[in-house]
Amino acid sequence: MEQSALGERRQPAVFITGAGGEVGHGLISSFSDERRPDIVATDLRELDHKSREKCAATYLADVCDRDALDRILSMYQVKEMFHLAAVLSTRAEFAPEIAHQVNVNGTVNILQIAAEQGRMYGEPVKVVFPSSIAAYGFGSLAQKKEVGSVTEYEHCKPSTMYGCNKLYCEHLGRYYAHSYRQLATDSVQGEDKNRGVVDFRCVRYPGLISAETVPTGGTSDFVPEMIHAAARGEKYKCFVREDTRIPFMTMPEAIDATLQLAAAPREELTQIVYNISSFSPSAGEVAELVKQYFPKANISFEPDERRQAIVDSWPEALDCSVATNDWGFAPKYTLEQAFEEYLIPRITKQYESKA
Ligand code: AKB
Repeated sequence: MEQSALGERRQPAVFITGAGGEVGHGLISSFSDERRPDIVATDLRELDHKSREKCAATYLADVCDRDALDRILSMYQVKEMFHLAAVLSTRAEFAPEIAHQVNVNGTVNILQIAAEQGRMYGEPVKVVFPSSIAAYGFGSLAQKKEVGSVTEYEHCKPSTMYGCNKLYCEHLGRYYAHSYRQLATDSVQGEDKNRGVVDFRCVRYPGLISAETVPTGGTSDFVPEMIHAAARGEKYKCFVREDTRIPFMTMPEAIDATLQLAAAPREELTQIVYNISSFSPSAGEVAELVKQYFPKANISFEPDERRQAIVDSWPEALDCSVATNDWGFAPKYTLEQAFEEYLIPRITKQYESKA
C-alpha cells in the first residue's frame, strides 16, 4: 500500500458518488450482501442509517468540489469508482447550467482523479458510469415508432440537458480511456504513462423501477410513481399518454447488470457503452397490471405536454445484443414476472410495515 499525504497507509477502496440516490442505495445493499469491506460512499446529503452501516466510510461531498474529493481520496487507493451523482432529466430542465456543472464537471473530476490514481499505482482504475436512454433523441413520434429498437450508436441526438450531458460524458470516458493527454510530454517521450490508466465502462439505463424507493426528478418516473401510489392507496395522475412506450427494468436487474459489466474481463468488451433493458410496456399496460394487483387503484392520464415531448423523444425499445454477447447480459423478468416475483411482494410488505 502507498503512503497517503498524512503518512498513513492508503486503504484500497471502491468509491461511490451519489450514493444516496436510488441506484446507490441498491448498489450498496448488493455490495454488502457480498461482504465487501471497502466501500467509500459520498453524497450531498447524509446517507440513511442502513446504508451507512454497510460502508467502510461515508462523506458529505459535492462531486463539483475537486478539493473536497481530493481530501477524501488522499486516504484511499481507489480501485473502482461508481459515479452515480447526477441531476436527472426533469429537474435538469429547470436549472440546465447547474445540471451541466454536476453532470459534466463532476464527471470530469472523477475521470481526472481516476487517471491520477491509475498513473500513481500503475494499474487502471475502473470507472463505471450509468448513462441513460436520454442520450437518444427522435425528431418525431412517428420516427420513434417507425424505428422501434435502437442500437447504441444510432439516433443519439438528445433534446434534454441531461441527455446531452450523458452522451458527452460517454465520449469523455472514451477519451480518458484511450486518448488522455495524447500529446503531452509524458505521453510522447518513451513509455505512454497515460494510456489505459482509466478503464471506463458505461451502461445506458432505461427507466428503473424499485420496490424500495420512489425516484424524483426524472421523466421516466411515471411508472414507479404509478405503482407506489397504488400500493399506498393514493390517486395517481399520469403525466404521459396511455400509449407512451419506453424501456424499463427493475432496480435489482440494473444493479446486477452494472456489477456484471464491472466484473467483465476487459479484453472481452468491444464497446465503451452498452444498452440494457428488460421490457418495454406502454403506460396503459402498466396501469392495467397495477389494477390487477390493486383493484382500487385510481389512475388517470393527464399528459403534461412538455414532459410528454421528452418521453416521446426516447426510444421505445433498446437492442441489448452487444451487452449479451460481450458480458452475458440477460434480463431476469418480463413485466408480468417483475410484478409477480419482485414488485408486488416487496412493495406490499414495505407499505404494510409502515401502516
Ligand atoms: C430520467 O427520467 O431522467 C432517468 C433516466 C431515464 O435516465 N430516469
